[in-house]
Amino acid sequence: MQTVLILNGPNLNLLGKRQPDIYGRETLADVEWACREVATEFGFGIRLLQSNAEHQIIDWIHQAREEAAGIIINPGAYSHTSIAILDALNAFEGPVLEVHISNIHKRESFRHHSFVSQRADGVIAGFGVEGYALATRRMGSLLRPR
Ligand code: CA2
Repeated sequence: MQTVLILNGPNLNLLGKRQPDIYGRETLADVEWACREVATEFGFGIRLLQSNAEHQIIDWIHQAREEAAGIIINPGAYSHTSIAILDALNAFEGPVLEVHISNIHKRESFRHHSFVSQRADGVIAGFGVEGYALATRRMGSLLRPR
């Protein structure tokens, strides 16, 4: 069975526990549940991971080259700073979808640019945590075009 990695960057471990006005009340465990349901419909598996460390996210992307059919990534604040994560994603051959819970374009100007978007095959922003399940659905279409 194909696996899709759902990678989450810094501070997203706090999801559902702080700033519910911006990020909502659902946790990463809720996100994992919702994405797994969609992935099962399409016949693939998911692995959801979170790290506050840039090098860890890069290492997971490298591993994905051998182990994953696609990557869904919310790089958190590294979206706006990390050429290293962009470089790692550029070495991955499968589809890459970028998710932002908040609408980064409606927020501070330093959030408007994402290095990762240069590699992403699609970007979802401002759909709340539902964006992850939507991205998982899209990943299903990309991996198994009808
Ligand atoms: O909207 C998004 O998903 C972001 O990637 C979230 C990042 C932010 O730096 C990006 O600009 C946009 C921040 C993640 C912080 O997550 C928290 C969740 C709950 C409570 C506190 C932080």
